[in-house]
Amino acid sequence: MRPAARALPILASVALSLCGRALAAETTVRIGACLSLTGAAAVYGAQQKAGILAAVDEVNRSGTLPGVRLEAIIEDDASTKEQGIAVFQRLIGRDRVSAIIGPTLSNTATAADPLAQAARVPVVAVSNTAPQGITDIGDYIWRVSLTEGQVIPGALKRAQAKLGFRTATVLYGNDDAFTQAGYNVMKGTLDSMGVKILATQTFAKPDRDYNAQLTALIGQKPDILVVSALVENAAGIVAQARQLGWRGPILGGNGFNSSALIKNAGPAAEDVLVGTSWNRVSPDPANQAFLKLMASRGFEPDQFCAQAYTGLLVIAEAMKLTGKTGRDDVKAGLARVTGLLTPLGRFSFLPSRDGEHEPALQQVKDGKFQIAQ
Ligand code: 1QQ
Repeated sequence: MRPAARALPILASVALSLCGRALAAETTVRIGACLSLTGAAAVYGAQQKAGILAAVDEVNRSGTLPGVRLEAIIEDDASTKEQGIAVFQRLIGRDRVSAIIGPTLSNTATAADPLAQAARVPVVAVSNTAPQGITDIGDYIWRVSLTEGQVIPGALKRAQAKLGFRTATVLYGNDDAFTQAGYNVMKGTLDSMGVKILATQTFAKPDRDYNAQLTALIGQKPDILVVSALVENAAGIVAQARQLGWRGPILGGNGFNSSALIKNAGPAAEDVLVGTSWNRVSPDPANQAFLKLMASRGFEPDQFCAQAYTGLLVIAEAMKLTGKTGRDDVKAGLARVTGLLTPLGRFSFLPSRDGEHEPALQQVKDGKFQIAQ
């Protein structure tokens, strides 16, 4: 059946539920997810998969969509553009999904999202943070994840209020859409804050030895080291900076938002500052319920899990608002989502189809991410 033709039988099932739940016919509606389950971004993908599966179970259990059973079709993009394109083709053509969550990396999204736009399939990005080149692909592309442009300026300003730095050095990956975009935001923010950038160095995803770059940056004696990197590189950068004797502050972008940073860098990760779009200690009932749900599933969530969980909730809300589950119905519903209670806070879309909610600054303390005061 064409997804656009799958009408959500809300009225019918409301009537039927009066006669008893068992009578309500269930339609299975597929949501695709294109996640990095292997490759450079695999640690994020594992968190995202857990968040999506938990949210699907939650929506199905709670009866948010009467008469509908959601099914997640999760595929691995291997952290590459090529696999991302192949996964999108399968989800759009073979699986006839109503919407796609992902892909994990902005880098992959720049290549895969245009296929969904052309096929008129709504995409909800849950971890793309490059400010440009994602939602501006077209009107079927939406995003739950805050961009580096929405998180880094506040994080740097909060960190400066805490630490009072006046000079910085910057290290970034120059072969990835997100790490490059993050660098641009970091540079623009430091410039506008009047913080002098003493030196800048680059690396590429396959690199594992950053000693030459770090020696050059530390040699400048900056007040802070600012880094835009995916976590596979980030952990090594942090560990090697400490081995080289760097005792000063380190601030990272979205790539650092993973417990793999703490696991892989070990004690060297202590005190690292990270801008985040999920306040894990938020007492909001929606966040507390999410934490409880994930604990009951034996899973320790990070920001990527919370964002993916929210992405699925947002799609379910779009279906609820239109009472239908087809691709264009989801798109129309997304435009109407406003003030939705999620683990990320009250969630709404901006006119640009980017997300809007409160970001935070976190710091590694005692081997854990804590919200920096
Ligand atoms: C992006 C990101 C990555 C760090 C996380 C998946 O934010 O590629 O946009």
